[in-house]
Amino acid sequence: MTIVLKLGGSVVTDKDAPETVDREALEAASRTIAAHGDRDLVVIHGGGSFGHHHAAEHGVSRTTGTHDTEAIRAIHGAMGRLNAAVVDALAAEGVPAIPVRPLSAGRRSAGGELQLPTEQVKTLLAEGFVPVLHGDVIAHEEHGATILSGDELVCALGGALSVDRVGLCSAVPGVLDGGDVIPEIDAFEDVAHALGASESTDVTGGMAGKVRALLDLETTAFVFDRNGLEPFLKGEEPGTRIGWER
Ligand code: IP8
Repeated sequence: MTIVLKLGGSVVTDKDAPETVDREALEAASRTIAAHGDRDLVVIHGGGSFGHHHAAEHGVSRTTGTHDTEAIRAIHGAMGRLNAAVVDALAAEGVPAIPVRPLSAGRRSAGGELQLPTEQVKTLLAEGFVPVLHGDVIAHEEHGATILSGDELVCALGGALSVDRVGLCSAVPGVLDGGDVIPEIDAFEDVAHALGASESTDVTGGMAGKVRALLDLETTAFVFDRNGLEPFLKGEEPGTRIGWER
């Protein structure tokens, strides 16, 4: 069984303090992953107070690029520091974590389409490692470099690998309708009223875009908070299940 797990930036960092790892939360997540890491696992983490802080400072987004090398190095450097913290925390619990950095591998076409080689991830998995990727800056044809979000990586890897389950561990306990977790979503139309922004085509622009992108994956996805991590890794169905019941 192959699992893609995204640890949202709000799960592993203190989002309000620049470049601050939430050690307690990261160590707890690492222990949980180590205890249930008996399957092929790819970990992806978001930017939290590392990437987003620098991206905002330099005015770089998914669509607004930069040719400023200092900006690119600042964002990529910060994500490298967070990636090292995540890899180290996993390694400390005995997880065979290996960093995989998207800036060195992928690109966007002028139209914004992500092209990401995945053979190295497949080989790392086959050799028993746990690849750990992260949101990053990425070369963008005609735009310099733009932000690549962890959610885009989830969708790219979920589509390219034979993935059985995708998990998004974030600050919210699932996809919410008012204050209530929606247990399952099989079609966007069923939940459009709750998500708003139903015309959104931005795969990382809030929950509506996230749900649309996850529905397009031929894999069952779950959205849950840190309490859902252990149940998810045990094969249970925490939070919201999106699409593809096998
Ligand atoms: O937190 C963004 O990744 P996300 C990564 O998954 C950067 O949206 C560099 C801001």
